[in-house]
Amino acid sequence: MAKSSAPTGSALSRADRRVYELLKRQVQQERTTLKLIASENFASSAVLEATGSIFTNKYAEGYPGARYYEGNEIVDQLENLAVERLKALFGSEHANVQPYSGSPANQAVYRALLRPGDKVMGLALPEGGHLTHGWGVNFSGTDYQSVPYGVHEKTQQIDYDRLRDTAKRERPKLIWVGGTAYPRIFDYTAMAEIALEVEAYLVADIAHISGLIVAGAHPNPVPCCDVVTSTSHKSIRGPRGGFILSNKEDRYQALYHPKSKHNLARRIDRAVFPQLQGGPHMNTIAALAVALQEAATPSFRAYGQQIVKNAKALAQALQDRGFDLVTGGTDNHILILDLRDRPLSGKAYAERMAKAGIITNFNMVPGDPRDPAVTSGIRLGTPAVTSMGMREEQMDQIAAFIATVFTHPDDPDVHSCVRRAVADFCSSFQVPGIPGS
Ligand code: DSN
Repeated sequence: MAKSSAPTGSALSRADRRVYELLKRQVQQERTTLKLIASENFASSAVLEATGSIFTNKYAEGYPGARYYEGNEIVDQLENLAVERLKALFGSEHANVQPYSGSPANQAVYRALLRPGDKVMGLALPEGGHLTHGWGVNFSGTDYQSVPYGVHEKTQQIDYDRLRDTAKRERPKLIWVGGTAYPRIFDYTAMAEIALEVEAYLVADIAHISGLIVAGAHPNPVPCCDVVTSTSHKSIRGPRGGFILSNKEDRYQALYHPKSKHNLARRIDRAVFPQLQGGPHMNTIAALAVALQEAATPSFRAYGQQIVKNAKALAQALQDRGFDLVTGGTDNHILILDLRDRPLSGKAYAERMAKAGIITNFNMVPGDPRDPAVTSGIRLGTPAVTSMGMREEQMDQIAAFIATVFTHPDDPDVHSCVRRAVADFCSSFQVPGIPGS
């Protein structure tokens, strides 16, 4: 059995048996299953150590050099280090590392750039977008006027021509580029041209692909965009958190913010604190700094490139076994199984795969006829299995496991048999952050 990251005799095991036991079980689960959730990953032991460090104890409301608490000389250096590493990695003029996660980062963008009621365009949620890009049930869809854009019926890829027509007609003040279930490269140059034509801010949400960008496996939006937001825990393998990159100056200051005495960078900072958040989580910022140093290495570059190679290999292996994929394949780390013609829903298949040790999530597909609570899709991603050291040759075996469950979805013996085979398969690989694995 794999060792837990909190060995017997640890402070946690003595202080709280119930949490300790749950942690041990989670370690065992992560050690013996295939983590194919596209937004999950394994942070390194160094990132986990910083996350669990005494930096969690420090209050530091404000920004380096201008805090509302004393005793911040050290965490000022820490935050500056994270900011400088981030700016260097992405080539941005300004960075804010305080957002608690991706949605708060996006909320700060709305606060900094728009007024309630202003018009935004984002990729529709069922076509691969994110809740905060203007979807109806989210604050971005209720407090702002949202005009979603979509994908082409045939290619299932973003229809840039239609997007341009809609933008010219609707004149949004902000256009989002990014998503959570879009398996193709985003054309930031095309989006920048459209945004310029209609005098809209262009904001990229790179939560899913930030690690790929750093690795050179996806274009970097920073040169094309006013603002870029991200989480820090997906392909970039940091702690659970978020960050914002931006230009210093606002190219539309005179048009949209003529009375503001603050430039774009300052407005972003003020939106994060004090407008939306209180004290930054300094332990998370410490762990982010560590992850950014890891991401700057040649081995991370190879890792990011391998994520995409693995996704392409998994796509081919699944297609060879008769699966349909949204857009017919992938350019990044995401694959979406299109299950519209299958007897069961995405949720039903995802539950059955989980019983067999294959952890995924159900997801809408373009033109999905099923309810969003069950959907006709399953999203798969390769960042976590790539972190375990898997390569193209392992993707065929993963596709074979998936195909077996799909062929016998309601046979508990098949679930158990695949579950054991998956555990055995995983045991040949190291899991970052799980010592002794
Ligand atoms: N929850 C994230 C994902 O799974 O893609 C998006 O916020």
